[in-house]
Amino acid sequence: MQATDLLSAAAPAIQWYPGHIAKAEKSLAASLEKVDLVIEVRDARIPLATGHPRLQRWIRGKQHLLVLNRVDMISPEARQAWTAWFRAHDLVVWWCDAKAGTGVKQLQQAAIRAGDALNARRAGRGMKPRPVRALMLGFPNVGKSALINRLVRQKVVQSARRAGVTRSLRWVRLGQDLDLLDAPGVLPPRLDDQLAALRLALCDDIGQAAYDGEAVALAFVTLLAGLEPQAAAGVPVGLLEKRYGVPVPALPTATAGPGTAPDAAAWLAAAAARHTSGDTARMAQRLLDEFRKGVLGAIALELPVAGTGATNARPAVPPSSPPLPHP
Ligand SMILES: Nc1nc2c(ncn2[C@@H]2O[C@H](COP(=O)(O)OP(=O)(O)OP(=O)(O)O)[C@@H](O)[C@H]2O)c(=O)[nH]1
Ligand SMILES: [Mg+2]
Repeated sequence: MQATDLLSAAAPAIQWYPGHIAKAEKSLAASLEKVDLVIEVRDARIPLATGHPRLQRWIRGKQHLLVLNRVDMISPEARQAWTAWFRAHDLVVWWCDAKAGTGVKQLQQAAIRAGDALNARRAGRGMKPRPVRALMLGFPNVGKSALINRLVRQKVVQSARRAGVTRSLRWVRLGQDLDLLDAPGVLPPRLDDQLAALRLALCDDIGQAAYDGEAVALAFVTLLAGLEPQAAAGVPVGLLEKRYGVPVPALPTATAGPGTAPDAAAWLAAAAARHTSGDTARMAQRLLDEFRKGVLGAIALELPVAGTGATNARPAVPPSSPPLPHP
């Protein structure tokens, strides 16, 4: 059974467009006029859900580099599957782990190459060379600021484990060649796909005030069951039982239809009885925290499905990036 089938009835209601995001998007328009290059940052666990529907409009006429950050949080198989999928959509992907610094050097070189191309054009028009101006663009909490800190090798901008940390624009110079603009995360004003909204909530890209943590945790239990048969997702059989000592019961088949669906509510109640004195809200929070911290292992919440998701994948202009960096 697909995760989407399991979730169709279980998706919690998620409202996610706080005022500061609307403000961020307004100032983004002005910033875009000042930059040559857009470094788009997505979360490797959810590369499609963190693709913004307005991206093509924003990068029109600019160079574009696509970063899949948090590569340490997915399996090598998931990484390979996504590399092939993006390549099939004519996109080069820059894999990074902004926490450990993996892939950051290659990203810097790619940005500098983009600047070289810009300055060659400027020289042709008799203009002096200048550093390439790059905007870090992406959903909240994907690691834009962490990437900037890694690129400049010091903590110049604030970066923390929640959505909405960066509230204002901030230019950071990297050597002679690169000016980086850190920006607040942006979210689409509406998102009709509730499964994508759930994935964003799970990865903490949406402020916690926007949803009911318990409902999201229940949907997560169901989502894990849907991912378990797909080896690349990195969900070992019996993951929740191994971690919390409570097996996930199945719903009676009559209500579940074909395949077995987990009884997420029964599991949460049993896990809460064991770990949080019966407090299901606290148990839900613990489950979400542990997933977000990577305690449950490297789990890819999205895997590519042939012929899907192209809208969010493809930029308006062909990428000018060099060949793929290898792990
Ligand atoms: N494991 C892991 N953690 C990361 C990675 N990149 C960033 N983080 C962590 O994720 C959290 C969020 O990072 P930020 O850099 O604040 O994210 P942001 O995109 O700037 O978020 P906003 O400013 O809210 O839009 C921080 O705690 C980082 O340490 C990564 O590649 N791997
Ligand atoms: Mg930030």
